[in-house]
Formats: sequence, C-alpha cells, structure tokens
Amino acid sequence: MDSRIVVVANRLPVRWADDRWETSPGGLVRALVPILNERRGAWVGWGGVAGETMEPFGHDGIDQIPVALSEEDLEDFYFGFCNGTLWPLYHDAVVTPDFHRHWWRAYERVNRRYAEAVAEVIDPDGIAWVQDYQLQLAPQYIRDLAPRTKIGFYLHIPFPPVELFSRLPWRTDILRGLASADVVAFQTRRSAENFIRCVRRYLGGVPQGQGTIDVGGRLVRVQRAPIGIDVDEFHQLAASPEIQAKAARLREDLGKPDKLILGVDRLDYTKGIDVRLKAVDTLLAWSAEHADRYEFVQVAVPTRESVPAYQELRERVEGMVGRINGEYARPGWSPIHYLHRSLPLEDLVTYYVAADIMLVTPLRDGMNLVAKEYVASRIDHDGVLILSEFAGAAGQLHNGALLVNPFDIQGLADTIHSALTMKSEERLARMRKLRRCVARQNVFWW
Ligand code: ADQ
Repeated sequence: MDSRIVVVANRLPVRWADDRWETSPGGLVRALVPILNERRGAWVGWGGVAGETMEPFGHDGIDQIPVALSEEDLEDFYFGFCNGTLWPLYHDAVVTPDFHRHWWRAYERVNRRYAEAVAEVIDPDGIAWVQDYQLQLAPQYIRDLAPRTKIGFYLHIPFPPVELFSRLPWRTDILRGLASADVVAFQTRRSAENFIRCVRRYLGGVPQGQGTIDVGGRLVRVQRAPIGIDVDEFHQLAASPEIQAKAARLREDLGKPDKLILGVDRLDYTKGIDVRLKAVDTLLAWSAEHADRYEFVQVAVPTRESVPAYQELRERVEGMVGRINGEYARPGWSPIHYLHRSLPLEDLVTYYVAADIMLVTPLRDGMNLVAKEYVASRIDHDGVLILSEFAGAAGQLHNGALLVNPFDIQGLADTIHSALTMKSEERLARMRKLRRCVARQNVFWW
C-alpha cells in the first residue's frame, strides 16, 4: 500500500453502526482526517470486536488497517497492563497499580502486532505517528521492521515523575520503546521533563539542549504539545437556536435553579468525581436553608466497567449521590441530578450552555478536553470554570479559570462559593481570556 503517513492508535477512527462504518466523534479524528486524506494515509488500530479478524478497508479516504485482538489480549493487554498497570501508575498511583508478568507479555505481543501491521503498509520513507500509552513499545518494533521510517509518539496522559515510574519492573523496556521514536511529545512541560529525567537515569541519555536528548548516539526530540479541540464545532452547536432552546428547557426541567453547576467525565477514579461530591456536600451543610437555589448535575460516562477499581468507584459515587440527595431533598427538588450514560454531542453542548459553573477537578489528568469544550460552548462569554491544578489544561487556562487543589475539599467548597457569588464583570473578563486561549491553541494548531 506504501502509505506516506500512518497513524497508529489503540482503536480505528471508525465504529460499526448497525450496518455500516461511521467516523468516531472527537477532535483528534477530525484533525487528522484531512492530513491523512491529503497524503494517502492509513490508520492502524483495533476494529472494536474481540476475536474478529478483518481485512483492510477504505473509509473517509483513509486506508483502515484493523489489528485483531482476542478475548485474552483484551483481558491481559487492554484491561490488564494498559488500564490496571499503566493508567493508575501514570496518574500518580491514585489507585494502586497491579504488576503481572502475563499482562506485560501480552503488552509486548500486542505492541508487536501493531508494529507489524504498520510495517506492511508504510512507504519505506514514510511517517508513523503512534498514539498513547497502549503503544509505547511500538516505536521500537516499527524501527526494527522498517528502519527508515520517521516515527513520532504522542502521549495523551501524564508521564509520571521518575520516583513513580521506577516502580515499573519493565521501566527500561518502556523507555527504550519510546526513545526509538524521532519525536516524543507530551501534553505538558512537566511530563516532558519527567521523561527526560527517566531517560537520563535508565538509558544514560545525554541532553543536547533545545529539547533533544542523545540516546546511544541517536538524537530524540522531546516536545510539549498540548492538545486542543475543534472550537468551531462547539461554537456552531452552541449558537444553534435548537440548542439554546433546549438549554433553557433543561433549566426549567431542573426547577429553574439560580445557579446550575456541572460535572462531565468518564466515570474514572482520576477525575475526582467523589471529591466534587464531598465539596458539594460541605457547601450544602453550610447553607442548607437556601440550598434549593442551586442544582449540581453530574454526567458520568460508563467506562472500563470490567476493571474492579471502576466498579468500586461507581458504587462509591452512586452511594454518595443517594446519601446527599436523601439528606437534603425537598418535594420537587433534590440537590444532585446524576446521569450514568454517554450523551450525543448535541446534548453535551446543551449542558455546557445551560451551566453557570463547570467543575473539572481531576486528581491528575493529561489535559482534560471537557474544560476546553465548556469554554468553547460559552458563546455568551459568561460562566465560571473551576479547574484542578493537576489537569494539564491548567498550564494553559490558569489566567481565566479558578484553580483548585482537589485534595483540599474545604478549599474546593470555598471556591465553588466564590464562583456562585462572582460578579458578572469578573466572570466575563475571565471567560474572555479563556476563550482566546482555547480558540488560539485549537486542535489544528496542535
Ligand atoms: P479522557 O480521559 O477520556 O482523555 P477528556 O480529555 O476529558 O478525558 O475527554 C473526554 C471526552 O469524552 C470529551 O471529549 C468529552 O466531550 C467526552 N465525554 C465526556 N462525557 C461524555 C458523555 N456523558 N457523553 C459523551 N461524551 C462525553 C484522554 C486523557 C485526557 C486528554 C485526552 C485527549 O485522559 O487528559 O485530554 O485523552 O488527549
């Protein structure tokens, strides 16, 4: 096939909808499709059904190259090593990572399979762009099989500090995998620095200045490249009369609260949903007599439901919602409106448009696109973003957002109170700064 540029990601950018393939939603896919179209591109990724082997096919003008994953691969590679070891380890070990040799072997095996699929379709001088923590060994395997390939790697989640990374029994293998790329890029400067420190310690890398490091005679460029969103898409949806009307109706259906406070996340223990609920609980205890002027909406998307830590989180979060609602509800009003489901983009934007305050309180997050999507949807330039200092987005949005430490529940409750009582001039001034930043550093800029 001789593709000049090949994106390699855990999943293909398409999904099977009843009787045909459709493009998956999301800014990343939308940003890459035109680039791949222009340059005869291919995308290597899993097709989404375990145990199914599929032939390559074309969609959106891109060659889709499916990689097969068996049930066992999915168990040991995806739920095991990716989401039971790497995900918690790279997010400050907020949940204890599990280390198992058979998970690691599955990680090696599956990474090799992706690399083989790349080597089969790529032009000898082509570019392979490898995405995220599921594929950190792929750069090395691609280099072995197709030595002239130019390889870029992008990590969407944080790269941990050396003290945490050292726990990984296969730390040197992972670093060798990553350092086989020509360019390794991260969401934040902190992640890039952590990576450089690890490469110095475990691979004897020698920094050469200007973001390059010499690893055994090869120069690797290490870069910060914070991901952005397709701002116009959110702008257009938010400006549509249907969504404006739906947002107004939503507020009415929720009992016309003075202030609507919103959280939107995958139901993941890194996102600090429980922290947020505790802060809301504190706030309610402070002001029980006029609490019914506020409404807190939490939209939680089901995710990785077969991993025990996620099942425990769901139980904990839903237990808290029940307890808080049980304590404070009055006829016709309960403080927390909780949805456990994925929403179409139009509905998501409806919530963004309706919300006065957006709570984004991860304990650690690579970037956090929800924060940027909220800002892009605020075409009235109003609304307050409360943002964890441990989200990558804080590096860009610190001027307009109210930054919080999610480990300080009392502090978070205070900040929500400040947002509830903030004067309109300050809200508008902050939102203007946020919107400028999100519009400038959008996904195409990235
Ligand atoms: P995620 O951890 O998935 O991404 P995030 O950046 O917040 O986190 O993206 C979530 C996406 O899911 C958003 O685009 C949002 O619109 C969507 N979403 C959330 N709730 C939804 C719902 N109820 N229904 C439908 N869609 C919903 C990883 C890293 C992040 C990094 C991104 C991109 O963990 O730190 O920002 O990759 O690099």
